[in-house]
Amino acid sequence: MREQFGIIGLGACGSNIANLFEAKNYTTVYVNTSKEDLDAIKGVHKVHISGAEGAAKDRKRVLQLATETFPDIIAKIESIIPQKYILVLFSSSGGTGSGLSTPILRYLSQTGKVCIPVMILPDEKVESAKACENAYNACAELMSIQGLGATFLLDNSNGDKFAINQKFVNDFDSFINLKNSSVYGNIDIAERKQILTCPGATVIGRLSKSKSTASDIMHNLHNGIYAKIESKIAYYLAISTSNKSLDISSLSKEFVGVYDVFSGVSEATTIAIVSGLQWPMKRIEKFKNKFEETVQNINNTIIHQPPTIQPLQSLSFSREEFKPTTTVNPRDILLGLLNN
Ligand SMILES: Nc1nc2c(ncn2[C@@H]2O[C@H](COP(=O)(O)OP(=O)(O)OP(=O)(O)O)[C@@H](O)[C@H]2O)c(=O)[nH]1
Ligand SMILES: [Mg+2]
Repeated sequence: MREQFGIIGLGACGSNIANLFEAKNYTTVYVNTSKEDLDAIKGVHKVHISGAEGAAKDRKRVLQLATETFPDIIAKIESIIPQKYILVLFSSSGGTGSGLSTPILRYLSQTGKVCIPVMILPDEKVESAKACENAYNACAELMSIQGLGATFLLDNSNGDKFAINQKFVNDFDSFINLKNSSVYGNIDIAERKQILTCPGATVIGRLSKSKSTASDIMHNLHNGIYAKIESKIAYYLAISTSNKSLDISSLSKEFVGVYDVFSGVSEATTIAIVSGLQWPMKRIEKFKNKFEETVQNINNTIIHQPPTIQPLQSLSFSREEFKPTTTVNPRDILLGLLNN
């Protein structure tokens, strides 16, 4: 099934993770403002935003840099990635990936692609106020995009960032390439696609055969590489397990509003996935708090005039009906964001 998924890595972080997918033979494209970062990646398809030397964590600057060439960037991406299912990988807290993610996701979703955003959240305890401001704004924009598929929020506060990259790629790859042709039941390709088409936050857990009780699985889902699950509301639950005696209904009762449950029997490991989860708003608010505390400190302590910093807007999330269309102008999307 891997040939049905295309990979777009935006900025340094997105490209690092995308490169792990390319190593597993996924069709992959890297987009960056920084030529040095692109040169550091051993990948086949690279798109440099012409004239740019990086974006220095400035989300707006990346839109300005790409204003003229955005239709060409889109055309290049479309020529490399014909797939309907597209993972878009980026860090929320830098400039390039964070800034470019919104117009690219908007454009691709509007043209009927199933975009699966994989956004990396910063550890606010060690990252700057600027990084947190970017992360908050990237979350706000992501939540406003209609027609997105399942969203993976990888949280760098959960450990080593390169270990997080590798675990995500291994777990996602194992899920979409599940080998589960068992007479006891399977999660087929259509079901896997359905789960990944559901908007909202999504988490994957993977466990060994000896650790696959219901409580092991719940513990794994709650303590993985993702932003912590904050609400029990979920839409789909899928479990492919090597533990034939597992009571799936007891797991589904751990969530509220589960619309459908898919289960299958696998050989070696257990894979559980929950999609359609609520956004982790408490986690996202932490970025706003760090930003506002720092701005207050700046205002209280600095005697020269600091640059004007805009306050952050409050977030809201709605699930409106979404209908893709084929007549979308990429430049209009980018200019709409710039003039906002
Ligand atoms: N998980 C993970 N996080 C990363 C990785 N590389 C960078 N980060 C995090 O991503 C953030 C920085 O984002 P980058 O991707 O470097 O930024 P960029 O998109 O290239 O944007 P600019 O360099 O500002 O133009 C920081 O919070 C880093 O800790 C990575 O490979 N994995
Ligand atoms: Mg960079």
